[in-house]
Amino acid sequence: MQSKYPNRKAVEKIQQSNRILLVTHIKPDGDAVGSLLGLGLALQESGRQVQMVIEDGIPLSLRRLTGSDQIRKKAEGEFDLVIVVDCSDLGRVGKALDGKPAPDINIDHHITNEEFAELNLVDAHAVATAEIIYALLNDLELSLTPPVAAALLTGLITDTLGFRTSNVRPETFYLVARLMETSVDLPELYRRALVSRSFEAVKFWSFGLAKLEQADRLVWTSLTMNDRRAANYPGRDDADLINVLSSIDEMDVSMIFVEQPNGNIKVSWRAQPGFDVAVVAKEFGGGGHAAAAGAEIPGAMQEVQDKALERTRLALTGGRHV
Ligand SMILES: [Mn+2]
Repeated sequence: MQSKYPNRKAVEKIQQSNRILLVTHIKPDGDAVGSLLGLGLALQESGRQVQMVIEDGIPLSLRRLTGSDQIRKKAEGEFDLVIVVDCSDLGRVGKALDGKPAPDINIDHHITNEEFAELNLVDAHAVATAEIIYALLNDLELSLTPPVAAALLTGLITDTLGFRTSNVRPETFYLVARLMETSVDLPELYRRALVSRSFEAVKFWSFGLAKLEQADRLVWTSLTMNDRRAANYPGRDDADLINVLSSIDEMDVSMIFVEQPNGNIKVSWRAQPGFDVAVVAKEFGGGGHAAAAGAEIPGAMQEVQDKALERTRLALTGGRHV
């Protein structure tokens, strides 16, 4: 597969470097970790010293990927090349680059990427950063080992929600086929990235599902600190319950309200195609994409629910385009 990215300069830079620092964003997802590991392991194979850093460390669900035990929370030592993957802006890396040189290369697929590095390999048409990494590895003529392929495939599966997003193209499947040829276990990677959950997570869902409400093609529920304690769920998130809500047929927009340890309420929106919930999230100081957005709003649960529901309903009745 020929690369369509302007990688020549990046290839030269990487070939001239020996001590390479790779970082990705806080609260890392499968594409962040998969891109970091795919590039990192391939560069190590080529004999280079590579340090991989994520300020938050690596989520439990991704710890079975080869190389994940090498990921550190802080960079140590000197580097002659700094590469940032899957970050739209430098704020997303947290403190991972504190005291380190400015990034040389920025590899990302977010349309909002701020092109903060000397060299920016940004392609908003790529379904995942892992897709751009694959093309770069090709240009570097690095071999595609099974651990590298497993990491990149995890990135593709995660960011396409299992090849169900509207940006999936025939090329996506050529790429998947190429990665599968290294004999990686696609069903197992898929299960780990998207299907498998802890008992505590599903127990946590049960509290939210018991409070489920709907009105005017809007579906919502809430999760409190009490619910979290009762379920013994360790995270501060909604354990992906929003994805269950957004699978409900009779809805255009789904929302979930999650009480945070600091007393704020984290609100997540999901919308069917044709609606833009980022606009509503922005009004509350948040942001995101048309189909998925979020905001953290100070205030009591009922008060925040009333405000956000009212605003979302208003936007919904204002026409198909919120
Ligand atoms: Mn991504």
